[in-house]
Amino acid sequence: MRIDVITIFPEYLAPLELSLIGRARRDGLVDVQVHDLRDWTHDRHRTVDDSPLGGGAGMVMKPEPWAEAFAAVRADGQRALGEDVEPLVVFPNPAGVPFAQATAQEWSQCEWLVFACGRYEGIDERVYEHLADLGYEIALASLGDYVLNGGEVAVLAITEAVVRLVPGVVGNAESLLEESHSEGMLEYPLYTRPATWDDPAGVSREVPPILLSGDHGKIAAWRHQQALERTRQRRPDLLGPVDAPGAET
Ligand code: JEE
Repeated sequence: MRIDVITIFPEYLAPLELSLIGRARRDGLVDVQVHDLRDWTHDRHRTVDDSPLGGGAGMVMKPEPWAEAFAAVRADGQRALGEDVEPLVVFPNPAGVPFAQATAQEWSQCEWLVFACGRYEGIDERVYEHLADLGYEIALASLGDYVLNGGEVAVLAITEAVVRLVPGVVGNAESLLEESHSEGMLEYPLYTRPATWDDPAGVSREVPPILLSGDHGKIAAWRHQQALERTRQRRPDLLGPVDAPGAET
């Protein structure tokens, strides 16, 4: 898989060199290329923003550097992947479609993703129109219903969620299988040694004895019940609609 990121803060993407993604890159499973949008400006100040036409607070990203950036990144990617390969272009956007595990599954099958990180109040609308006219596949994705200062944090999160699903990246295939089985529910509580832990406040804390019983059937049933209970408490939305009071069927 190839991933290009276009941003005015390339250093913000430094964590993509670490841990799981860093190793996947060194193993040749993903090729990540981070680009500075200002490389496609032509004025002394490397300007990427201007005030909003029609008025309003803040600044808007100018279209010209974006159009040049996409053309250059597309040409570079096609040299590496083949002239017939086209990217999915992802714009993190507070008004985008909520990114979810299903999105990560889908995008993990893509040969090529290009992330375009906006800043300020966002990007001139004509950039999206232009890319659509050129036949690019475009997605606007939101990380959630809160306001970030730009797309970079979303790209870190989305890239981590996507790349760990690329075959060979998460070493423990068992983990991914377990994930696909527990889908739609929160995880059961986890414990490790020591089985009795005297916490710093002097309280002796035991691991639930069933986990030491060796009865794998009972352990699985207990974990399922625990997962169900905490899902009911914390994320009832995952369990589907509840009966309306007094509803008759
Ligand atoms: C991309 C610029 C900053 C701040 C106006 C009006 C928006 C843009 N889950 C997510 N939250 N935020 C982002 C995100 C934020 C971005 C950019 C992604 C580019 N910004 C920005 C404020 C506003 N506000 C009222 O509604 C909220 C616009 C994001 C993702 N992915």
